[in-house]
Amino acid sequence: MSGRFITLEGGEGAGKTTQLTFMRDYLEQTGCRVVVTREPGGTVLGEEIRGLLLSHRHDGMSLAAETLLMFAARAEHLERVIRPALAEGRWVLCDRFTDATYAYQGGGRGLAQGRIAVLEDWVQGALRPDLTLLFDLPVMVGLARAGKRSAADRFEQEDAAFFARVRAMYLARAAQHPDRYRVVNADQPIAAVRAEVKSRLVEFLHCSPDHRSILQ
Ligand code: Z5A
Repeated sequence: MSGRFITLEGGEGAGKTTQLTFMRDYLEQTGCRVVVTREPGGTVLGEEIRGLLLSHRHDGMSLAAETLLMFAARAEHLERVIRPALAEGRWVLCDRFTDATYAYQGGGRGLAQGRIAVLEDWVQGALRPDLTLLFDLPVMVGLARAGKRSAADRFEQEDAAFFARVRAMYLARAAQHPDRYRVVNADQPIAAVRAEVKSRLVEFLHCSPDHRSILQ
C-alpha cells in the first residue's frame, strides 16, 4: 500500500493534538501503518530548533530568522522522517506543516507569501500534503482553551488581532486549495469534532484505491 501525507492545522487551542491519537488509532484499524510527528520538531535537530523558536530568550527574533529556522527544521524532518516513511508506505500524520508558515509568518507577521513559496519549493520540491484538516474555531474560544495551560510561549503571547490574521490566512488557503483542505468545525465538544474528523478520513480513504476495499 502506498503512504499518504496528512497534516493538521489550526490556530491556538484548536484541538489538533487532542484528535491526533484518535486519527492514528482509526487509521491503524483500517490497516495503515502510521507515523505521528509534529512541526517545528520531529527530529533531534528539529526539536532543538523548536526550543529556539518557542523560547522567550529569543523574543524579538527577526522574521527572516524565524522563517528560515522553520524551514531548516522542516528540511531535516522531510529528509529523516517524512520522505522515508512515505517511501515505506506509511501514513504520516503531522501536527502542523508549511501551511502554518503561511498562516503565522505570512498572515500573522506579514511576510510576503512569495518568500514562503520560494522556500517551500526549494525544501519540499513537489511534495505537498495529500490531505490537510484545518481545525477552525473563533479566536477567543481557542485562546480561552490555551489560557488554561502553562505559561505562554513566544507565539502564544501574541494578541487576538495576530491570531485573527492567522485564522483568516488559513481560511484563505483552504479556499485556494479545496482539493486537499477540509475544514473541521473545532468549536464543538470533543466527541463531535472526532465524529467530523472520522467522516473526513472515511471520505479520504474512499478516494484511496489501496484502502477502498477495507471500508466495504
Ligand atoms: N509555527 C509557526 O509559526 N510556523 C510554522 O511553520 C510552524 C509552527 C510549523 C508551535 O507550538 C508553534 O509554532 C505554534 C505555531 C508556530 N504556535 N502557536 N500558537 P505548539 O505546537 O505548541 O502549538 P499549537 O500547535 O498551537 O498547540 P496547541 O495550542 O496545543 O493547539 P492544539 O494542539 O490544536 O490543541 P490541543 O492541545 O489539542 O487542545 C488545547 C486545549 O483545549 C487542551 O486543554 C484540550 O483538552 C482542550 N480541547 C481540545 N479540544 C477541545 C474541544 N473540542 N472542546 C473543549 N476543549 C478542547
